[in-house]
Amino acid sequence: MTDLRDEALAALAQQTIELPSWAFGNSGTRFKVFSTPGVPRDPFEKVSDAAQVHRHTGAAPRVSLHIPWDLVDDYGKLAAHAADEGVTIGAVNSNVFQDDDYRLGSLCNPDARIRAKAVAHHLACIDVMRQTGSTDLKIWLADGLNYPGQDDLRARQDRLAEGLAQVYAGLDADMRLLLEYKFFEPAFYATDVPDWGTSLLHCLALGERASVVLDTGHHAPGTNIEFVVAQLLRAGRLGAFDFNSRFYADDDLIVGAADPFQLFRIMSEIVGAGAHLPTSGVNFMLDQCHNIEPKIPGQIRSVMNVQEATAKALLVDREALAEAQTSGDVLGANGVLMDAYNTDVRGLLADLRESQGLPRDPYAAFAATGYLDRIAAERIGGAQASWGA
Ligand code: LRH
Ligand code: MN
Ligand code: MN
Repeated sequence: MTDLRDEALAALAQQTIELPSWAFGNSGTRFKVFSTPGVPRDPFEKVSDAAQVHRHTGAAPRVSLHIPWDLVDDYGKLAAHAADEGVTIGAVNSNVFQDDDYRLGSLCNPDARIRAKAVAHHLACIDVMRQTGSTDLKIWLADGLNYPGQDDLRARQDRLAEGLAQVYAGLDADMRLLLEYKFFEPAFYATDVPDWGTSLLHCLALGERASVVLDTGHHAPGTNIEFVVAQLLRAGRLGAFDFNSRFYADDDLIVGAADPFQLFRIMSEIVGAGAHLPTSGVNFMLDQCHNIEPKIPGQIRSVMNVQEATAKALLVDREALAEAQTSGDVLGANGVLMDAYNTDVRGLLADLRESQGLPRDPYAAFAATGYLDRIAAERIGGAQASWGA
């Protein structure tokens, strides 16, 4: 056990989780966006808030951008601001779903002019990557159909392949293309990238620097997500996670809130394949919106939840597990997993943080700083950060 504990501590010390800039702005549902005092007024303030999460957890050193939600005049200045705050810019997310031109889709649109516009937007995102030092271009397309017969399913896949190839050709040698899938919404009948298989087929056709993004909220209820993880890892094409929780649809709630056991099972697959190590190429990102809860504490809680699931996965006695599996000991094997899952790892993580000069309880430590009161007093007139900025 001591060996496992030490190994777990060493691995946890290296783990990083990327934060989405949009988690710090106001967000909501189509029914209501509640505003929060002190919400960031621009991308610079979003980065500053994200840096608070890193300052208290030591595990969140990157911030993803979403373009054009995070539009600024000078991206070099934004990257320099991030550096001053002790973080870096992570993935750049394209956004080809909020312009009237994209009513019938972006890269899959039947109109060649609109497809070209969508490609040009991605090339502009690549330019933002150059200016910020980002190496991951993350693509999620809202493309799809509401009615059978609305457009030709196969032709749309051909257009998609062509558009993605143009975007891929625009990447620098050190950049990756990450393609996210989602089974429905906003399209209700057919989505053009609905599942991991479709995303993987396009990535394989594009080349080695194209990988799949698995957003935990983008599956039909009951989907065995850890199986998808295992399969993508086998293919060497799990590029990133968008972590969040769902009860019903794409809820974007705090990761580990709805189903901590599922998060553990996912992380157990990751650890079993050694993919938790920074060299694995898997970018562990959050994709969440905090509609009614405070945003910075919501992100701190999320980071801690991922750390707890990872710690439990690292405590799985892999030797005992393999032995039980090969000897056909069904309940023994299950028991090994459950032992790890049922371990309280909060003390272990607190010890780790203390050894790194961090607060044992990042959530309480942040609350004690008074930062939220300060920004509420200083920032008047916040910007809405997502879904219609
Ligand atoms: C789509 C999605 C995708 C977007 C984000 C804001 O549902 O998961 O990752 O970029 O939400
Ligand atoms: Mn996502
Ligand atoms: Mn989503």
